[in-house]
Amino acid sequence: MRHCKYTWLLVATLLGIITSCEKEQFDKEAYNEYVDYEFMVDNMDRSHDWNLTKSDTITIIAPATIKAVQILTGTPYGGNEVEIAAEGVCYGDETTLAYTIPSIQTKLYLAALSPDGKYLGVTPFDFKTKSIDLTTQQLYIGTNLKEPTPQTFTYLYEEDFPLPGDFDYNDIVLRISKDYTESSYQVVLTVKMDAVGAAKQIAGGIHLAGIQYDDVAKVEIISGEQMDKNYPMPRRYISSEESLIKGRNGEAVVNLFEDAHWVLLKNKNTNGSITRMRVNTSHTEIENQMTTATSVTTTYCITFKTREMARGLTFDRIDPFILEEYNGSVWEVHTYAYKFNDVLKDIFRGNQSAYDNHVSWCVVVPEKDFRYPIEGMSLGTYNSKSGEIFGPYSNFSNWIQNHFSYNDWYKNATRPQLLY
Ligand SMILES: [Ca+2]
Repeated sequence: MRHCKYTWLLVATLLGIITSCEKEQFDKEAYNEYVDYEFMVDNMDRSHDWNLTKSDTITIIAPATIKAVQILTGTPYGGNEVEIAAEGVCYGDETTLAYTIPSIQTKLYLAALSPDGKYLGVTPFDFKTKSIDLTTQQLYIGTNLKEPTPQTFTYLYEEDFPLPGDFDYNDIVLRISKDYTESSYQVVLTVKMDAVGAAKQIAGGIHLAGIQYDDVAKVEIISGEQMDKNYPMPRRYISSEESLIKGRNGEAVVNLFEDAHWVLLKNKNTNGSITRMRVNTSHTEIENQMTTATSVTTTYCITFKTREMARGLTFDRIDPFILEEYNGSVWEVHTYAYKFNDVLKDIFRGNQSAYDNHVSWCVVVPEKDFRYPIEGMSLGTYNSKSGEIFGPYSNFSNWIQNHFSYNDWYKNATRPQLLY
C-alpha cells in the first residue's frame, strides 16, 4: 500500500519464496526485507518484544478470618473502576498469587475478603513486593466501594501472516477476561468477539502456554453458547467441536471458533457460502462489504487437575491465536511471545528462525476497552524519509522504534476519528 512499486516487484518473488519454503529453500533475507519494507514503522527496534505487561508473584500470609485475597489494580474505595489481577482462597493458609499487569503500573492493592465475600479492606503495595503478612498489616477500609471487575485484555490480529497486511490489527478483535470461582482448581475465561475485519475465513482458539491437555480436567461453557454453534459447513481448521482440544505437542487449547464471520453474522448466502463482510470496522455500511453486528460473548470455565496450575494461569500464559489460510497452507497467528508455537498445525517445519523479523501480527493491549482502528488504518506509522508520523495512536510508532519508551501509547489516541 505504502510502497506500491516495491510491493509488486516482491509479491511475485515472495509467492515463490513461500512455496519454496516447503522445499526448504526459504529465502530468509528476501522475506524479512519485504516484511520490513511493508511494515508501517521505519527503524523498528530489533529487540522489540511487543510486551506491554509485566508479571510477578507475591506470597500472602492471612489470618483464619480472611477467606480470600485479591490483587487489585487500584483501590475499590472512592468509586473508581478497578480490576482483579489475581485471586486466591486462603482461610488462614499462606497463599502465593501470580499476576500480570500493565508495565506502566507501579502501585497495586491487596484486598481481603470475609467468608461471606465482603471486602474487609485493602493495603497498597508496590510491584515486586514479595510477601505481605495480613496477620500484622493494618487494612484500610474506605467508603463508596465499587465492586472490582475481572481483568480484561484486548487481542488484535492481522490476517495475512506470513505476508504483511495493512496492520490495522482489526481483522479479529477479542476481549478476554479472567475470573475465579469458589473452587481454587478453576479459572473462568470470558471471550468477547468485537470485530472481524477479515475478508477470509478465520478460526480461533486459546493456547494455554505451559499447560498440557492432560493437566486440564475439563472446559465447560458456563455462559453464552459455543461461539460457532450450528456451523453449517465442513470444518477445515479445527476439526473437533469439543471446547478442550489437544495441541500437536500435547498442549491444552480452548477451542473457540471455526469461522469468525459465522460467529458474528450467522449467515449463509443463497449460493451456500458463508457471508464474509467485514464486521464492526467501518462507521459506514457498504453493501456486501462492510456491516455491523452485536458482539458475541462466551464464558469458559477451565477446571485444572491441580490448584497450582489454576493459580499459575496468568495473562502472560494466555495465548489466543487465529488460524488462516495463505497459499494453500494454514498458518497460526499467535501473541508475539508465542509467535512460533504452532500448536495445531505444523507450519514452520523447524524453520522458525526464518520468520524472526520482530514484527508481530498480533497486538495485546492490557486494557478492556481499547479502541481499535477503522478499516485499513494502521495503528501508527512513521516514515523516516519524510519524518511523518500518522495514525490514531501517534506514540505507537515511537514504541515500535524503542520498546523501552512510550509503553503507554495505547492510553492516548491522538486521532480518535480514525478509531472504530
Ligand atoms: Ca488488516
